Formats: sequence, structure tokens, C-alpha cells
Amino acid sequence: MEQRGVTLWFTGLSGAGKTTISQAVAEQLKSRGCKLEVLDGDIVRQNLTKGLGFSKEDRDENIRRIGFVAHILTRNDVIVIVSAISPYREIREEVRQRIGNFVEIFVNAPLEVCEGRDVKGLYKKARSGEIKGFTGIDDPYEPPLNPDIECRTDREELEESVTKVFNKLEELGYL
Ligand code: GGZ
Repeated sequence: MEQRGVTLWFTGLSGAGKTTISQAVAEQLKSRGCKLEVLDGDIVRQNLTKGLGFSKEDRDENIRRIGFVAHILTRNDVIVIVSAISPYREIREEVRQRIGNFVEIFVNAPLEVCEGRDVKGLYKKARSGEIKGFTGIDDPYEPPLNPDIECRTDREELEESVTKVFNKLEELGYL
């Protein structure tokens, strides 16, 4: 069967586990021979959206550009994996509408848990005021109201989260 394009959009706080789950999903898709691309917030911000900051305007612009590339790839039958905080509901909805074949994955862990992990020490800097406008600390995160998938990374193993994504892709006829 010909592969159909779809965008898997991972949204959630810094440290919630977006990159971890999306990488695991990407590896398994690759091992099945799927054609895919990964657009990770961290990497994208070093090139496609270089120079953008973290104001609402800049975050929305970041998401819009990622969405633009995801759209082009999706309509060329690529499976696109996006991992970005994407804190604002409205722009996520805009991108979803534009792309059409879109699966929203809410990578959810309580702020205390994300902050406790603090892999890059950014929460500490945000608390001390060294970083201003940090999502969850002094900048908003609007959780999805009706995500296609929710991964509670404080309560479930990585494998369970990955399985949820694959089950959904099968259910929707993408795999
Ligand atoms: C949130 C920030 C900030 C602020 C730097 N707020 O966990 P990380 O480090 O590796 O991923 C975060 C990344 C967020 O980029 P995104 O493109 O995903 O954000 S958005 O979708 O809102 O445009 C974090 C780091 O950049 N970072 N400053 N103020 N995260």
C-alpha cells in the first residue's frame, strides 16, 4: 500500500518528553521502512526559525513556519514528526486545519515533574529570573482540549506512549 502523509504534532512543556517519544516513534517508523522527517523545535530554531525568540508573536511565527514545512511534506506522503512546545491553542488549530492529516499528541506531565527533571537546567534559570518568559513558569501553556492522544509521561513507560501513537496511526489508516 502507498504511504499516506500525516503530521504527528507533539506538544507539551519543556521536559515533558516530546523529543524522547518522538525519537522512539521515528526509529520504529524507520525500521518499518516508512518515509519520514523530524522537525524538532530545538533544531528548527537553529535554522528555519533562527533569530526568533519566545514572545507570543515569535512562538506563533515559529509554529507557522514549522507548520508550513510540515504541510508541504505531508502532502508529498511523508510522515512528519513535529516536536515543539507550541503553547498556544489557536495557532495549533490553525496549523491542524491547514495540514488536514494531523494527529495532535499531548505529551503531558505536571510542571513539578518537568521541573524536577530539568535536564538542561532551564527551569532553574527561569526560577532565578535569568531566563524570562519560560513556558510554565512565567509564560502560558494552553493544554489541548481534545488531543488525539495524551501521553502521561509521569505515569506511563516510553513503550506505552509509543504504542498509543502506533495504535492511533493504524486506527486512522496511516499504517
Ligand atoms: C520555553 C525555552 C525558552 C522559553 C529557551 N520558554 O526543553 P528544550 O529547551 O530543549 O526545548 C525548549 C525550546 C522551546 O522551543 P520551541 O520551538 O519548542 O518553543 S515554541 O513552540 O514555544 O516556539 C527549551 C528552550 O527552547 N527554551 N527559552 N522562554 N522554552
